[in-house]
Amino acid sequence: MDSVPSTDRRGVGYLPNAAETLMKLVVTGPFGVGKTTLIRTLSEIPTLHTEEAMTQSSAGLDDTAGLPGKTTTTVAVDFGRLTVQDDLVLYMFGTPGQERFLPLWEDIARGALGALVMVDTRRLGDSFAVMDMVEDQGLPYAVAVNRFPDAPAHTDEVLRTHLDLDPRTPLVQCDARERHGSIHALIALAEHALTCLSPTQDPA
Ligand SMILES: Nc1nc2c(ncn2[C@@H]2O[C@H](COP(=O)(O)OP(=O)(O)O)[C@@H](O)[C@H]2O)c(=O)[nH]1
Ligand SMILES: [Mg+2]
Repeated sequence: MDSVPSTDRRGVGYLPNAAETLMKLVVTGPFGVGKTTLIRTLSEIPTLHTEEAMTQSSAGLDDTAGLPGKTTTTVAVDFGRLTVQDDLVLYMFGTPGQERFLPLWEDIARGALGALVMVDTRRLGDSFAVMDMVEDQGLPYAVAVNRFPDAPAHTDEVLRTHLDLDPRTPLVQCDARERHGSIHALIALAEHALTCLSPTQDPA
């Protein structure tokens, strides 16, 4: 097959101009926090998911207390894409938050510029291990608090204290099913990751 891109009658290539910045970002967090939902909400392409039905073998490992509708779990990866401007394309990789998937997590996170750590205020402690994994990778991160209706509402200040966040780490409260807040969270991460790339900045 001819490898030269085809052109129309005016000689203009069909391929779009190369995007100037492509960013790989990881969306992570504990089981059931809304990673798959957020990527589905934001992606402009049909998302790729590798959800699997939970089986008896994950009983006792994946805590479904308070998540009665939860019958699937991410065992590999979610993938989606969001073009923010003509020249900034964000690739979102959802990763399993369960610690037993750490080797897979590291493979997926390789080459990522930042991580969005999703948090559920009903189980704040579940996010600590994930934040440790992200920090161990040296990845800049932002925190997205996914608001569930029956979850306690806290001010940003209280959440920052509970999560022991660096003042530079962005914190955004959102509903993963809604576009506006979810975009806000991802862009806060992208901006933070780009700032951390600047040679004068220490990663937060
Ligand atoms: N009420 C509410 N439900 C949500 C929200 N985000 C996700 N869910 C639901 O919570 C469950 C877990 O979400 P999912 O995206 O599969 O979590 P994941 O394991 O982190 O990928 C699903 O049944 C979602 O429909 C949210 O912001 N509000
Ligand atoms: Mg999932």
